[in-house]
Amino acid sequence: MKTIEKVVKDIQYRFPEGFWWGSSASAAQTEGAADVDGKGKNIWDYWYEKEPNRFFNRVGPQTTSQFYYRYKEDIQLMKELGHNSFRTSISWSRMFPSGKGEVNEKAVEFYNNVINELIEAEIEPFINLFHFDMPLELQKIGGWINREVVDAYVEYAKTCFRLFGDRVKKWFTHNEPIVPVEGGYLYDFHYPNEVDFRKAVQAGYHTILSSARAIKAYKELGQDGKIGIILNLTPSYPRSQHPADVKASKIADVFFNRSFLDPSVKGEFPIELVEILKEEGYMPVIEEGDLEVIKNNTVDILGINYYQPRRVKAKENLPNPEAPFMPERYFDHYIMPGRKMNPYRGWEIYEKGIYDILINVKENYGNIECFISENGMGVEGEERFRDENGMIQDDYRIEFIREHLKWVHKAIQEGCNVKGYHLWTFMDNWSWTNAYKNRYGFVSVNLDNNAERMVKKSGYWFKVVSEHNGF
Ligand code: BGP
Repeated sequence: MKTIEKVVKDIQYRFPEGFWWGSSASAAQTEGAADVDGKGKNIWDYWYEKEPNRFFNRVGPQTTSQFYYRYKEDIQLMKELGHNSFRTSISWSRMFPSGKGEVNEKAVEFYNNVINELIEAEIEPFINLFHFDMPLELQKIGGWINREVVDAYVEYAKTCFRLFGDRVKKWFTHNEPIVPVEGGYLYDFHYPNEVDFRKAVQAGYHTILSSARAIKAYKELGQDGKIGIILNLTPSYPRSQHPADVKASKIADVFFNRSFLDPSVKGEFPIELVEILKEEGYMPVIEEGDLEVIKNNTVDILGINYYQPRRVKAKENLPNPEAPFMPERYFDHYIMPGRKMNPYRGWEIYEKGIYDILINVKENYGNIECFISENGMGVEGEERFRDENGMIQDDYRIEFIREHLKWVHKAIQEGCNVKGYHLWTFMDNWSWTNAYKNRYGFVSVNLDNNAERMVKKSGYWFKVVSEHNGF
């Protein structure tokens, strides 16, 4: 294990004292026990029942990695791998089987156990409230389209703050809130698989409102931790400096990044977005007082998920006027010749993107406290990289992390307020419609029984990096 020895000897990239080293995960992707101890159905349980063929190898969310049963050993393993922090989510439909009403005591017991176990292991719990998993009963009344769901979400959030806020000091209202909007209402990769820009805008707007209202509730309860949001900030790069390409990239940025970033951090929507929505006739329904709530309840901390850049060019052709409205009416995606790819996931790898995001946050968003809340590399068929001792030799993942961390380090040197790095993810888990196609973890899971865990080479590498606070 040359890499590891080298890390110890000569540390070139030292991170600030107390840097958060860890990983991230979500409830629906790891807990399993989807219909155990009173958990209600969420949209994933339901969609899989209805259309199993939409999921890779027809594998659904019922069992996933069994964190529900194995959290103790998993947390021990996190400790062994040098984690000082770990982010996961609470399953809304486990806490409230029908989304609202009576809290499920079994769920409270489970999350108390997980939080206590993490703290016992000196791993700070970062807890997220919503990671793509709308309770089915609430989706039946329209999900994020319906304002009642915002009310139900705020009640759910308050319950979590009251029950767990004495020990959890980092809360996140949402993970990648634009993804359920894109998947559910534009591009057909989440339930309810609609293509309807008006609904997409309303769902997005209500999600932002729900976040601000949860932040308001958190403050009103007098809680003393930090509350933020986790956004997938995908930088938009123009094909060229031609004004038409630059304009296209700015519009893509407004739709996909600033739509959530601006209201979350600055408390206001980008004017450019409002103008387009007005012109195209897609303004959402906004009630009196909403904008005030959004204005006054911005985040304390920003989680940044980064996987890939978005490359954009001016439109080549006039759009079909009869096709459903899409943000792509304003730009085309650009495939840059010679780009570096992760062929399994089909995503470009562009390490400098992480630095560009951090500089943007520093320069245009008040250098708000932030951290890398997801970054990672999904690889198919990792079993072929097992050595004679059974360890997956994932040198490609080590390189991926190291190259991104170098840019994070540079950003820190230039004054960015970035406090940590969490890999997606701790152990191989179920990834929505991709199910178990691509593996992301520091730790592999035997998928025949979702049981035995085995640390990959990257897990041991990360342990050394974390222990030495650099590499
Ligand atoms: C992020 C999500 C995660 C995770 C990850 C990997 O967008 O927050 O839940 O799934 O992406 O992506 P995928 O599972 O699509 O390969």
